[in-house]
Amino acid sequence: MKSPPRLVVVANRLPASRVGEGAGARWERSPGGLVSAVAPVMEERGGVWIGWDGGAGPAPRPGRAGPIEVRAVALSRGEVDRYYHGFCNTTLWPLYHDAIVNPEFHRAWWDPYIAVNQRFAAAAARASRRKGVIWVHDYQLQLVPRMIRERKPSSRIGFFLHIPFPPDELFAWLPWRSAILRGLLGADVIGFQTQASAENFVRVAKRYAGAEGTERELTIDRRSVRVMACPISIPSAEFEKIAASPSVRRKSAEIKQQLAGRKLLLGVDRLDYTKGIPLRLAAFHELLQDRKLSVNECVMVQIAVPSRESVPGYEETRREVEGMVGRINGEFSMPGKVAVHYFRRSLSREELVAYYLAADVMLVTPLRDGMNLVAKEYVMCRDDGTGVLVLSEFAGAARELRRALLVNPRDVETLKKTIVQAVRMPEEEQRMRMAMLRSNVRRHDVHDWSRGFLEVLDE
Ligand code: ADQ
Repeated sequence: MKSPPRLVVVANRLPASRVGEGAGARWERSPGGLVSAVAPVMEERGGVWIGWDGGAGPAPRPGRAGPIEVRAVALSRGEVDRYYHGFCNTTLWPLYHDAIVNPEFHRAWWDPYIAVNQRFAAAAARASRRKGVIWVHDYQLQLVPRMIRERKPSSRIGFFLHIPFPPDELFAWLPWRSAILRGLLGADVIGFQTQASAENFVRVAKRYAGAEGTERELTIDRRSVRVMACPISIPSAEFEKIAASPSVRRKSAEIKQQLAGRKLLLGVDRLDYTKGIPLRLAAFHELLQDRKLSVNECVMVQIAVPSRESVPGYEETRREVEGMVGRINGEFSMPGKVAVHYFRRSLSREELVAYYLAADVMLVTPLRDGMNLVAKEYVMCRDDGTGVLVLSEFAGAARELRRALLVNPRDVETLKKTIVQAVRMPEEEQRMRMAMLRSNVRRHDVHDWSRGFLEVLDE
């Protein structure tokens, strides 16, 4: 049997960072979901990863990070502002997340989006052989599939959207909606996190881009485009292994001890307005005020990774969260019993898992989320079968994790009741629910996700 062609991945960010200086400089693989998903495939068939290193100015030299050949795309300072902070994170990100904050539409951001997408497409076309397989990722690069097809018509091109695809009512706002759709429709296979996103896409592709066909297969320019829902997942076995390691167990026992044996309610998120951190804090605050919970019994830990701090809206979310933490602690903390611990930093995977192991209740309450990997990571780490996951209905993960306590995070009264239910849940019920949740995540891990997508693409 012929081995499949090497894979070219195109994603906004690279899977590695450049460390060291001069002749000693090399690429070091960064930890991250997408890299661990795709690395095994690249080990089998070889692969090139095209992405941006996060800086402005000339791109660092290409090189290798393990099995992956890394090729960086350069962005100028102006492009970082207009393409990345602007069009990607101030227009598309809020628009695709239910317009939680108002998306801004600036004509001056559109041309840089086209120019940067062209640069990624050119690099992908150069890296790919004839009849090569190219996998493009996410909302930053929606024009790339068509741009590659124009350069390399014989390629197999896949696209996966990590965030939700919005309904027609919101997508229609976008002045460049037809161009974006035609860009995406250059792919052979387009994958979404949920069936709902796939359906939203099909509807607008017919309405604004002249595509025809069914929910699973569209036709445009006499080509067919497969549309599918393929929910992303996590490297389950890796998380199980970290959770079982003695040093992580020790760290988790230490955390529990430092919290004076109180029940730990945990939040872990990028500091992003989509993640619903203020509503979660408001619910906890009111529960303390109503005396439904007390700091003798419970403590909340919110771990937030700094994110997109030069984009408007993020600074405001940060101030809001920090103000609320201050108010709750001012009102309720006691010596040795802080009500809310708040860490604004990134943790190592080991530290994060230690917190998952220590957490009696995991609060995942985004207002809208493509999938949410934190929910799946928590479940996979709970190898003793206890723990309760409170999960927003508006996370893609809610489609699979049906035995979590599902909640509408904007309904603060129900959110409060659900948190109390989670804190008081009998161990027997915790185990019954957790067993089902764990089997969901184990059955479909991130390797199944990437293999599944590429199988369809290779067909
Ligand atoms: P994100 O919005 O970044 O991803 P999520 O899926 O929750 O959201 O992934 C966050 C990742 O960062 C997790 O793997 C988590 O462990 C890690 N993380 C969070 N806080 C951390 C901290 N303080 N320190 C270290 N690590 C931390 C986008 C979409 C999601 C979709 C993913 C994957 O918005 O909906 O699930 O892509 O497709």
